[in-house]
Amino acid sequence: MESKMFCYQCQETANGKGCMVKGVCGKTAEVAKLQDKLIYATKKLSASKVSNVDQTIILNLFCTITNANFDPKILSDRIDQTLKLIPEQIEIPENVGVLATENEDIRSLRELITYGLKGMAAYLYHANALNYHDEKINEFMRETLAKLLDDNLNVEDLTALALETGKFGVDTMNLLDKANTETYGNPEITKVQIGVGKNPGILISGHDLKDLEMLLEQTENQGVDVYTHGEMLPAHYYPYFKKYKHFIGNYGNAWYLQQKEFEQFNGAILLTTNCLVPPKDSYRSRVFTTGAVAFENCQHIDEINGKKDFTPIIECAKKCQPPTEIETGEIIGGFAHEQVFKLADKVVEAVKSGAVKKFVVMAGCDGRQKSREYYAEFAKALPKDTIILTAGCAKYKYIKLPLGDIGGIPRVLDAGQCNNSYSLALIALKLKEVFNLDDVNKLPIVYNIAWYEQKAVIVLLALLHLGVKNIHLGPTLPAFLSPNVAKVLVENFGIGTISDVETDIKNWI
Ligand code: FSO
Ligand code: SF4
Repeated sequence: MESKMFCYQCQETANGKGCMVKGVCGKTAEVAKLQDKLIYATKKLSASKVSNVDQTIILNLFCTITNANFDPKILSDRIDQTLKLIPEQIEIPENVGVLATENEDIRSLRELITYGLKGMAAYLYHANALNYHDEKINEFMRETLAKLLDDNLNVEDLTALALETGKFGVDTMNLLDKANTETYGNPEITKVQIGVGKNPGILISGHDLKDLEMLLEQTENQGVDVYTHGEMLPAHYYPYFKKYKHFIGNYGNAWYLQQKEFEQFNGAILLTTNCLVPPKDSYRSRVFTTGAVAFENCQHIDEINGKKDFTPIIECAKKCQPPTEIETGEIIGGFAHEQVFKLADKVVEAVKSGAVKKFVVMAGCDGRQKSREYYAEFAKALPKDTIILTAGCAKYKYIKLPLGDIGGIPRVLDAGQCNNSYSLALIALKLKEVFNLDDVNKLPIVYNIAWYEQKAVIVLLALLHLGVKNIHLGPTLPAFLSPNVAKVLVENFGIGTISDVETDIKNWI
């Protein structure tokens, strides 16, 4: 059968090989083809060397990330707008997707870099929203996208480019960290309620803190409460948002449970970024999108003159029942770099005394595959003298488990969103300094990272750039790594995957 589409950019790709009829994520073949064309047009725009196109490039890349934009009309419009910016007349060929590159190693490297750039674009978009820009990153992005059309680049050239992408990944996460912490303060230890209040609610999901700020401002004294979902949970850790009394807690878990949890929430829902699962008819009228996210028949809130008017969401929420309580208690988090540095003496003492034997970085993504239960079981099976350092939605597999503490230090330290994996790298570098080591790989740290979509790709490339070796990536290695490219990663960086909990604990801890 001739395939209607081809996409293998995420971990849940069909049969671990590629989605060819419809995306496991719900993306239709029509949307997949439009995204291919949008990426092609964006590369052509980058190659055309026109100036002042960075915002277009960044948003185009972000729109094609897994679980972000499912709307054919918006994607077609973006293709048209992009082509209009290119001085010469461009006809987009029919088949410009992944398989247009025939050599499997060149294809693998081109896609690895493209996905890294998509993740980078997502983080840049958030930094830009807070008025933090970096022309060097923009320039790298434009030049690299143009190089992805250049058939003269060989495997060595593209391997070097992939690693350089990691360097700019570090710079981008640094920029976003600066944007977030200078605007909203440094995350601090915080208890986040997971029960519900009596008012109707608005649930905000995704990663965009500027959207949250505008929503909290506009919902003050309106008789509605605001809750976070999924990757927005760490917003509670920032001092700035604590002044809002109606910002009351976190509802639910990671993205893939949203069809059940959005139903139970009863109120209005705002998706600021991925991960959106195609909404069910039963709650679709309560779902609103903004930024790069969109879905046909869900109301999209546009930014006009730097402002977003969330009135339709507030009006929708006021007509809704309060959320159904699905759990009670609290989550403790806020262990980003500054907070952990404040605890440095305690942590160093715990390592020196032998109370803490190992740190296990379990950052990354959660997902719907049953095999991801591994991560909950792994966390439970870890010896009591280990500490989990986490960031990203992967945390939902174990953050509510009673894993206890070591001398007052919780055994799960949540730094924040997936982009806050940068914090975990800073913590590792700080420990290297404190323990006077010449190599970050000599620290008692094990990396057991779960990936799902393309932001995890830029986080991975960033960690490789920082010299981190022996990362275990699961639950499966990316389908887009050809055997030869995978071999390079294994031989040079010791990248491996996972097996079963018992074996992995025995071998790594
Ligand atoms: Fe998760 Fe989705 Fe943050 Fe991703 S909500 S999976 S890597 O978008 O970005 O961790
Ligand atoms: Fe398939 Fe993932 Fe692509 Fe969706 S994003 S079409 S699930 S590979």
